[in-house]
Amino acid sequence: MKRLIRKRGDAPIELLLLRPVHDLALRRLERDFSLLKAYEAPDAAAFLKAVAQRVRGIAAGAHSMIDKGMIDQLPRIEIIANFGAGCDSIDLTAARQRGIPVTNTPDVLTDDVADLAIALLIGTVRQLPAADRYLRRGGWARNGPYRLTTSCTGRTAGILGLGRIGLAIAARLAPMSVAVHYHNRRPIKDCPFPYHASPTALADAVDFLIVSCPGGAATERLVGSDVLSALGPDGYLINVARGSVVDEVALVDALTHHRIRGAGLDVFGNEPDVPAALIDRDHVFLLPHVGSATTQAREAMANLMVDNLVAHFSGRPLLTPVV
Ligand code: 8YV
Repeated sequence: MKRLIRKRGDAPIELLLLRPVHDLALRRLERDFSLLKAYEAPDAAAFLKAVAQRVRGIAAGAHSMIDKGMIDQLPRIEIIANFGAGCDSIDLTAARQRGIPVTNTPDVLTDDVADLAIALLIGTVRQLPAADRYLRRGGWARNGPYRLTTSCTGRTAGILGLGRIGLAIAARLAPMSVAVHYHNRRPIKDCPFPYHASPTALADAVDFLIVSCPGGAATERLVGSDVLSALGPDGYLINVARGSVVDEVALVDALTHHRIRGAGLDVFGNEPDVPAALIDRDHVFLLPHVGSATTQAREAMANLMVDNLVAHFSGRPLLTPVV
């Protein structure tokens, strides 16, 4: 059944789509809105100019770049609904200045991203991808057992960004007997984990540094050569947040010169490009940004993004506003 938000006779509410969205989101959006698909236009900039006066909202596909220039170009825009928890590709200051709410999709992906962080941690420390390659390439049959690695149990992890995802990672580390420390901009009241006032101090105190903070200007290259040196030659870096938080040049240098032992990365500075120097290292576990890539999380994210748009245009409170 057609279920339009507008009243009979009103013009349809037009939403801009800069990139393709999840199928479920598309089906639901098509039911309630009229969609302006910039990604189907041969010249996206010209398309945007042509429809600018009509756009009432944006349904942002993954990592759609929405900067001040774009927001300024859309005089009637009322809401930006992001597909994802991280909103680092959206200029939140520009949106706030115009009074345009931005929504995201937190919580529904937390468990899957936290699971992935643990998988990356164990996989990196125990060198599982390299051991798998060793078997497939005939190394086991030819040369005998794979080399010994190190235990995770009994060691200490530092969580850089103890938010929803950081806390879910901490909860998974407890039964592994991995102690948790953390750094946030400010200590969390009544938090049971030891706080460190800087990323360097955190890295110095732990064996594993797990990055789960938001991306964006405030955290850009927070993990640089000082932090990596503090992590030390037996330390491991795990990143499930944003590639921008880690200085990749410094990371490659630290790995090359054995200033840290290994790294497990789900995110990169310039996705989908991955620095060639990270490929084919036994101590590095690389994944193609799959933290939330489960059917369940992505469907829930799609629904939440659309629910926020529907709530806004029905005059109901937003479910998950960011600004
Ligand atoms: C992406 C993410 O949204 O939520 C985030 O911040 O990084 C992911 O869940 C995902 O890559 C969408 O494709």
